[in-house]
Amino acid sequence: MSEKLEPISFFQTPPELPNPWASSGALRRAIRSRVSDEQWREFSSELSTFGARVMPDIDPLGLRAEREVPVLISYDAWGNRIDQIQLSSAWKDLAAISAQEGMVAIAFERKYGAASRLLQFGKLALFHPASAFYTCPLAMSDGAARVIEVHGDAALRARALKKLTSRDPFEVWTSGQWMTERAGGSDVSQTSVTARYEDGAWRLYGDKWFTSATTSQMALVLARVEARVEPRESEPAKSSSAHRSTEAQLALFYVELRDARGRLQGIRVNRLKDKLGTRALATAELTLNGAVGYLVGKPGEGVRTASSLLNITRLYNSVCCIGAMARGLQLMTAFSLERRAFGKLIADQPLHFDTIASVRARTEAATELVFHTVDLLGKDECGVATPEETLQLRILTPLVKLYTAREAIQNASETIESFGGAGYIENTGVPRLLRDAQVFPIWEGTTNVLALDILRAMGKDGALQPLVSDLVTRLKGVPTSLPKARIERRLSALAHHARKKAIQAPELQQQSARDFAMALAETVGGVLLLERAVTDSLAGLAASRFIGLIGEWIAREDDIGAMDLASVKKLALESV
Ligand code: MFK
Repeated sequence: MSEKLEPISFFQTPPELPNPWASSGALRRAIRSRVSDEQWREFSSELSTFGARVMPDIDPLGLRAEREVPVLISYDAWGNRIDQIQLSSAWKDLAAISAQEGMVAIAFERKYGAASRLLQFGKLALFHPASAFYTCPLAMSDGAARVIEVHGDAALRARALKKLTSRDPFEVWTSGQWMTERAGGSDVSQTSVTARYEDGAWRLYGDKWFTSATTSQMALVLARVEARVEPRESEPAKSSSAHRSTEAQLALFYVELRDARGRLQGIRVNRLKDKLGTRALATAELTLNGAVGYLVGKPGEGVRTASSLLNITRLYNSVCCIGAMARGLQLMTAFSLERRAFGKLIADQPLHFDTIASVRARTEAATELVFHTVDLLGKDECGVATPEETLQLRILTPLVKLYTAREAIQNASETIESFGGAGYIENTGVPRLLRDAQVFPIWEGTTNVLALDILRAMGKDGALQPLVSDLVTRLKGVPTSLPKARIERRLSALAHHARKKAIQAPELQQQSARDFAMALAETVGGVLLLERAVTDSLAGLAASRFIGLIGEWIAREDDIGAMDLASVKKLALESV
């Protein structure tokens, strides 16, 4: 006779997540405060309807796309090289939903003028945590559409812009962004893929080491125009100023990946990457073997042309970070209302709800920062930004990317911990938050690369001063009953530090660039939260907690532990 099993006496109730629009006060406040009453009626209706789809319709697709990872099929049964990437049907459904919802299109239709980006990125923040990173191809497609809109000729705009911004799932295209090579991830000046002018067309040769969304229809590719190439007089130009270069300069090329039958043209997929997270994404190593490219922008201006793309994808990254942080907060809160320990719900235990309050305050500040930048992007694209606002956008784009990426990791880690042991178990779905968050500070520029870009924005472009002036003006509208004194002190300490650094040697400027950037981002977040707090008491609580958390700011070199560069290097590399 079989042994009788004891009934299971211990179980936990998994958290149920609501409509993310209804449960994200930070997102609602950030959008509401930046649009007209009329726009708000339309935006909130669209975002609420979309939000209602997220958990029942979209989340299960994202989970399935994560399980059914892309598979590279290199050869067919007859030995022919085919390089097909097999995708989950759930991934294809996510693609269709993205097109129908106008996830890229909203920004280019510009139905709401400069406010269109606020609607689009509001939707994206709701979509991201359920999308298994379908937001990655969306980011690159949006960035590519912007590059083509700004730098493409009429023929390219007519062909590709229409496809990238289509709402028709059968028509829409996505784009890859192929920059990274073995020698050059951050330092794209190491690019070795070459563009050779052969038989009346540019053809690309060489390897790309990380290419996201290899299943796209097109890609923007950075390549080095081969030296001493002069077009024959009789050849028609493919693009203005195209092949007059006589130096090996970097340039950006538009490449259509497949022929009419869907076969890759002049491209080999060597293998798919085995990654820590973003597992539904087909990230590949490729060899370009004569793929035809069309020049976008001028030779020698490849990085500058690509920066229109990078600035869009960096902002996508930031929006996805606050979407992920909102999901973490929703999970943490929902679980705290289910889980009992020490005789009561953990939501009723002071240390636990204090922890959630801090996570909420940080999420609120990050959301304000991101949507402030989104607002500036919309104005800039629609030609209604002042020159000062355009400069603010220049510095805020890397600043917000750098800051939210680190915040998203901290949020994911805190979310996991709030679930105790369950948070460490794969099939709860919680560990994935941390694996996926870890990509945010890596792709699209690491923390340090962006900190250096901020130095460039401050030095070459003079973008700090307009930002500081704007923050000072905003603070003037904040009453002293709100905790603004610390933020004012931080702002003047940061401005003083920047003035001091501006006259120092480059290595001394660089050494503190990361600390400076993080402190500046926190300070901007504090100002924006204080501004929101003037009319909203919940934002007031978030502002108080956030300003309490970030504390005072003192440059490390003026504080205990200040060291000269040689000592820092010794500590870093010699103290074993
Ligand atoms: C969920 C979200 C999804 C996101 C999708 C991600 C998937 C895609 C995966 C990837 O492709 S990840 C690879 C991304 N790669 C990077 O982000 C590169 C990181 N490295 C940098 O950003 C470096 O700072 C940079 C390559 C730009 C440095 O290169 P250089 O050659 O040293 O550039 P330089 O000389 O500083 O700048 C060249 C010109 O571009 C200058 O203008 P001028 O020619 O007029 O002087 C710069 O001012 C301009 N520039 C550079 N960065 C800019 C910029 N202009 C505006 N904005 C910027 N960000």
